[in-house]
Amino acid sequence: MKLWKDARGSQRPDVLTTGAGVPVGDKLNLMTAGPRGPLLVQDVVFTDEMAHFDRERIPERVVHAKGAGAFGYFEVTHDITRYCKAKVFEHVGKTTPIAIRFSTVAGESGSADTVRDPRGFAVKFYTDEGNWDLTGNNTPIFFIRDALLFPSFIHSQKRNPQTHLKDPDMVWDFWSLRPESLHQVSFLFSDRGIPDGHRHMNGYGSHTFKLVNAQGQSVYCKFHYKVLTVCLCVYKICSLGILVENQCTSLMSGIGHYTIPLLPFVWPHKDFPLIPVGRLVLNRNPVNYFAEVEQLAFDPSNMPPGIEPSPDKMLQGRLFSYPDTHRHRLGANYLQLPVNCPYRTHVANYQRDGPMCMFDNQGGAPNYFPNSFSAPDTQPRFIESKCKVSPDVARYNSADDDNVTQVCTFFTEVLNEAERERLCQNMAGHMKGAQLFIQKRAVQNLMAVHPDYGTRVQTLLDKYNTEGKKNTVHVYTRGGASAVAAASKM
Ligand code: HDE
Repeated sequence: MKLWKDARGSQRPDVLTTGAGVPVGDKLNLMTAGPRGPLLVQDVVFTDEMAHFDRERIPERVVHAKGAGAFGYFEVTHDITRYCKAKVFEHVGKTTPIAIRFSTVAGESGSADTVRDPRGFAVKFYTDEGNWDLTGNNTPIFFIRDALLFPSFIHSQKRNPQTHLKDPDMVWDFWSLRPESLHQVSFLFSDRGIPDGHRHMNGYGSHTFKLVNAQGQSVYCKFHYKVLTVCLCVYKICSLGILVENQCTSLMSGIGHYTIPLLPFVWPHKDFPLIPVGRLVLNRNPVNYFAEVEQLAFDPSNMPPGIEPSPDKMLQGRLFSYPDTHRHRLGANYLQLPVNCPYRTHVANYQRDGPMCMFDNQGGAPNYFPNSFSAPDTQPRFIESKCKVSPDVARYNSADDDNVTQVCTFFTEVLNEAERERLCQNMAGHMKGAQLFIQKRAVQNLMAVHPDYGTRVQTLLDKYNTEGKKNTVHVYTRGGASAVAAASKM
């Protein structure tokens, strides 16, 4: 008898069945009253098949919808227990299974892999003390500084609500109104905006995190992955390194009062050299895309003891957004799905029921806490590290932090002349689709970075704009059709 192997390697006989496991005799012909129909309600082979098909699609990820996954392990190569007590770093040689997903950001699930876009670089470590998800990108910086702006930022990159087309007006309107995006936008239109495949790109945890050691001391750190070797088909091997900022005691007052230029997205490598930690080895492709990649759910709030969030406003916003979107996309029990469940530890809590509860629902154990009957209990050794916070509660504006110094360094020192030219060409080639008043504002921002940057992009735009671009303004209205007004009246 021919046997199929499923994802877990178990073998099943190839007798066709319904979803309930009942053998099916004929899968090619409806059951009808006579050769021309009508169809009978008792044709449960048909209804079983069609009803499931009607429900096949789940919402795609609202961002990072297009992606590819792989599996492997993380191996500790250098001891960092003086910084971090997390079990995943327990000793040199320790290995922890991982799942990884690479993705683009703005395109739909069926979009091209080759587009100009940041790439997601999300890694799930199935550790002995629960899952750790380091949900990063292939760039160390980001477009915005405040999580409240994220939905609008993403809307501006996706489709126009009226035309359902990608719209340079929306893209450049948002970016030019938020000059903190300049650094990431300059990265994006440089050669870095289209990486040479998932196998060749580095990864960055992006945010600052807090590492806590067994003595309760903490340091700030950033996580970087550097590509080492690429072998076979999608497989790659990366090293994981951390950048560590000052020992905690001197930094705590900084956290408390938010006075130091805390947690800039880019830490200069010369001040904070990378400390090697270990390597990631990817050695298995998914057996089933939907089960293992589409349902794979990353969550920056999954942090085992020893790894904690920094006050970074973006990270804090993400701590809410990811599990929230998973509950919508996959359901309240998404953590029970095989690819998401923390299978190297035992889940013991007081959550019960909900749709698609897949295991024994924690049997007869009490579902309230405290109770007089049985553990699980809390453990003081897992309490998060303390930090002082005493600032005024307010909506602090981060738009006017230094938006240009690092971009200027990137433009003048990091890129060579040929790369600068390509950056300007790529940028003007995209910006030409936006209206003139938006172009003007965007170029002014580039001028503030470096006059050469602004002038070059403007010169290229001038060529495009003389080829018939009218100086009119399209006004997007709630009414539906877009009005057109003379630019002079705006
Ligand atoms: Fe995400 N992001 N993001 N993001 N992100 C999602 O979660 C969000 C940000 C990143 O392969 C969503 O499961 C907010 C930075 C990756 O499945 C959602 C903010 C970085 C992936 C979400 C950010 C990322 C996502 C959509 C601003 C790099 C794909 C689907 C505060 C460090 C993970 C989902 C995968 C996915 C929210 C900004 C990386 C909506 C609110 C910065 C790699 O929850």
